[in-house]
Amino acid sequence: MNEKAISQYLSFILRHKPEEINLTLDREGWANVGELISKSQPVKNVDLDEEIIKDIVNNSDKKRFQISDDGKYIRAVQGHSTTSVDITLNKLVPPVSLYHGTAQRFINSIKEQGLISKDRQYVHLTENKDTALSVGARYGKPEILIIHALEMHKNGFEFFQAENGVWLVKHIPVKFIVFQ
Ligand code: HQG
Repeated sequence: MNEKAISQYLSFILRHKPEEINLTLDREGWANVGELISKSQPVKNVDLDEEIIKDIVNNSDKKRFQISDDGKYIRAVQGHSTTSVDITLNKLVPPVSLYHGTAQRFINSIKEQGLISKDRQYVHLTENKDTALSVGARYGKPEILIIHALEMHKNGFEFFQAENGVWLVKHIPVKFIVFQ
């Protein structure tokens, strides 16, 4: 398994399905590294060791994962769907605009419902147009939506920022979205 595949495996376990390997995450999303290693081989045939995990955490382009100061725990910093996790996030005033990358085939539905979080806990937003483009391209022909974030905030919507800079919000009504 190469590092990309292991990174995807870690995202799956730490964001979505820890129960697949009988792993428990605490409310802040932390898993014990030793337990993650020992439980991955028998169930998923994934050979992990502390060094591979540290390499992946350090090399992750989006800084998806975090290791605790004592080195004993690991977590994904955003992207969760599992309801067992409820990370304490920084509530912040957002910039005037943020971007959301999506696929063209979702646009009609977004025009009706606004942006919803679907399986994840939050709608994910970025300050970086290129990131939005590559996020959208995962699902088809990419479209970048501009979000009037500060105006939303002034209207009472809460914005959070994950450790890796990704912005998170529960729902985005259509009137705050610019379709290009
Ligand atoms: C779309 C990646 C129809 C939404 C990224 C998206 C991110 C709607 C898809 C993180 C809709 C959900 C999250 C509506 C939203 N009707 N479609 N009303 N509202 N959608 O994967 O934001 O590389 O759950 O536009 O960088 O694509 O994995 O969310 O296309 O930070 O670390 O429904 O995942 O990070 O897809 O991606 P996702 P996302 P990683």
